[in-house]
Amino acid sequence: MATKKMNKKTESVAVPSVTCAEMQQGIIDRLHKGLATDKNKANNKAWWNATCLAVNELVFEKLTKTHHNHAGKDTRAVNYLSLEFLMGRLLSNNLQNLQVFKVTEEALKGLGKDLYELCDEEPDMALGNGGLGRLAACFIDSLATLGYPAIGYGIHYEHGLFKQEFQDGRQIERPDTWREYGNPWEICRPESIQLIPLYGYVETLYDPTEGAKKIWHAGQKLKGVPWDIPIVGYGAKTVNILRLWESRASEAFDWDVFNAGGYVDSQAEKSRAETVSKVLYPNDSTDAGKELRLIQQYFFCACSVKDILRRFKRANSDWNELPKKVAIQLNDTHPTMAIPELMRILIDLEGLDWDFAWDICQKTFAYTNHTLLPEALEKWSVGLFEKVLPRHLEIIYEINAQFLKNVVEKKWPGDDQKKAKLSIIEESDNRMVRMANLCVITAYKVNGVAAVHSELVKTDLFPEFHELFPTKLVNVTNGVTPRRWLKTCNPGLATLLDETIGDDWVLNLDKLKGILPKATDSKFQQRFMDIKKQNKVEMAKIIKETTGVEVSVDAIFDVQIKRLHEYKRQQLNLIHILTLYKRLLENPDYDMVPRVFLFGAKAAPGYHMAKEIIFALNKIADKVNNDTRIKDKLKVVFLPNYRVSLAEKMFPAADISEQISTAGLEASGTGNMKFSLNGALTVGTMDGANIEMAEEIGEQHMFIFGLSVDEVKDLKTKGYKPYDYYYNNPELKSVLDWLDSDFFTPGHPGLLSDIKRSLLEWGDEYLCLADYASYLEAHQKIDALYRDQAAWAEKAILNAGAMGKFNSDRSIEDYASKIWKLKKFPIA
Ligand code: C3B
Repeated sequence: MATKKMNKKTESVAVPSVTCAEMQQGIIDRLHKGLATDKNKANNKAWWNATCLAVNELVFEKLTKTHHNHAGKDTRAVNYLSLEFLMGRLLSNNLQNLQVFKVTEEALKGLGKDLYELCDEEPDMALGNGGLGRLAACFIDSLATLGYPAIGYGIHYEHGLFKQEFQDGRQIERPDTWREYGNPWEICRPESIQLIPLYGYVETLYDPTEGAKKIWHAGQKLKGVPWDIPIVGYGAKTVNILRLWESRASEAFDWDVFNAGGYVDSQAEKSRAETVSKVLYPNDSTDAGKELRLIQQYFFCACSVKDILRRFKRANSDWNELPKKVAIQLNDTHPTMAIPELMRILIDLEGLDWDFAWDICQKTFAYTNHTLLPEALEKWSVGLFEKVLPRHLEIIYEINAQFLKNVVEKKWPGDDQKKAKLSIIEESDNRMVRMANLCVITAYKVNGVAAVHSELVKTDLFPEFHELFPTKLVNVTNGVTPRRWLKTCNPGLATLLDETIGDDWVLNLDKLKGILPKATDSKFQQRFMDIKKQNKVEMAKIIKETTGVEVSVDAIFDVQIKRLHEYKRQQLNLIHILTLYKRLLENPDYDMVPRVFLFGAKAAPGYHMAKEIIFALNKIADKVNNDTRIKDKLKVVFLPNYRVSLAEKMFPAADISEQISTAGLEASGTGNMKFSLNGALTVGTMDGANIEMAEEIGEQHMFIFGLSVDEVKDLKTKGYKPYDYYYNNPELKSVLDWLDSDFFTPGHPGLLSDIKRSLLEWGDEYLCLADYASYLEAHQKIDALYRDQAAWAEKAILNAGAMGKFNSDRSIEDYASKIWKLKKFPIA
């Protein structure tokens, strides 16, 4: 990797807490005393490791101070429960947040090492699938930066999201081994281990004075071992933790089996227990039904709730205080099991009566909904529940019975249909537990993640719940951290901003407005575009290194990076590419600004159509990139193994951001924000946060196309007929028919036909054909605008300058005031 040079002014706000000489000494010390090597023997991995360890010395001190500050004051804290935290790399981010990036860069240079090269040694911490997991990572950055007492709770997966390779264009999954040889950022905390019961049966004891008492005799116990990752806020006034639970067998050996001579058998139990935190489920929308997934969810919820109560009890003896000291945010329904677990502990173990315990729960939990996709709303079969968590099923039944009797029956007397719809239990042949219903019934606030999404949650997803609890459903629009997604990933642009508007935009992104008056200033435009060009040069190098394809930086870099899903419509992008290619083949002089289409996306391993789309794009890329007839006007590159660290290089290099989901289906999107922040223009539908971006930027400075949410609904109600579009648009027809030929897969016609089938025979669920013409028009406008570089630069600046709202600090302030009622306690 080429090195980037940072302008001196980048960190004028910073007063480094270490000198260059101290940092050098720290790193050398760690090489010697931490890694038992020296600067002549150490390879880059060892240098990276030693640098991380040196940084930790700065971090740990602040971590201890923060801990004493919060524990000493017994502050109210938010506990952010999430099955996913997509952290990416930590070194560069920690250096930036500690404001010692520059000094470390100099220190390493003096030792003959390049900091950027060392940063590239770090494996991504890919403990998440996509938007939801990355949002959690941005949120804990903001919580620490703003000085809020907060803990992130998640799973310490041994294997994060799979590594993606391509074999003959097809996705192959390989295990991710992010901590194969240890990880310098994590601290094991055996003193806070938790024991977690599973399986078994429930015994009811009758006491003449106290009534029925439930005892859960577990069939198995898991040990939850916590690993803490320090989360450094910008300016390092607060260092919070992310606590990740690893599962182990409760005893290293089953001694009875061992003593009976079964040493080998005793190991089986150990490995069964360890599978619970072995691997992240790689779907971004469905995993319901899998026993291991339910156990994962319960394991991490139970560990976290016990840990929360342990901390609470250190300073409190009155349960009334719990909701005052503890807010628990459920990141989607994945951590729902925390609700019946808290009920169980309060009732069965602490002896509280039902109403008191329920009151506490209703004041403690809040829930974020991230999707309207029906397949993503988690349900678990009652039978599975009964087997794995028999006591929790009883508690859920009781919550449900009381809700139906006291709430639903009162509001709609005798209305069994309403009861069936709102019940936590879905009555079907295979009875199911609906996790979202349990969340909405319990939580004191439920939020969607963008304005339009939150409205749809009220009107389409939970209309009856909204009638029952009219103030419960609220909106908190997502945001992204400007520390990682601008300051760290785009040092060129960060420097220009520092020089133009001062360097405190990092903490107050609304300051970006300060560049708006510069949008028409030709000198500023030039610098802005030069930075973009330089980022494209670096991206072009990466493309060449990873795929061998050469691309021109004078072409428009048109980028779609996100999970591969039909509702995100990479296939619409694909048919646009085919349209351009066809035009070029029919007329080699077809007048277009050269385009480089860049993709990055992982498909869930079992998602057939998503994998077909990857395959098709790779096959089309092979053909297009080697077709000399089209004179390099078109290139298509699918970069393998899309991940946070690659994203950090792609956002700054993009001219065009593709945000083209079917309206109503992308809850928010957060990549859309990162692109715009880095000066790309958006081609997008009126969906998710795109709508609010258009409000901030001005629709005329984006390329908005396609059906609106209401138009989508209308069309679906009337009956959508994709064949009408196919037969009425000869160009579209020829492009789709092309997929049946062997043009892209010589000798094997039909290999790409499933894409055509999905768009015609199988009904085109995501309305690609309906939006095709309008999408093409938007791209024509992009082409025209790019020819006028000044006009393009103006819009790019207007985009970046309008992104103040989409800062995760603003999201967190919204949560803190609307939902958590949280106060800041930064260390002095
Ligand atoms: C995603 C949604 O698909 C995005 O629109 C949204 O921006 C992010 O969450 C963050 O709110 N999402 C996801 O990544 N995984 C899910 N299981 C559900 C939603």
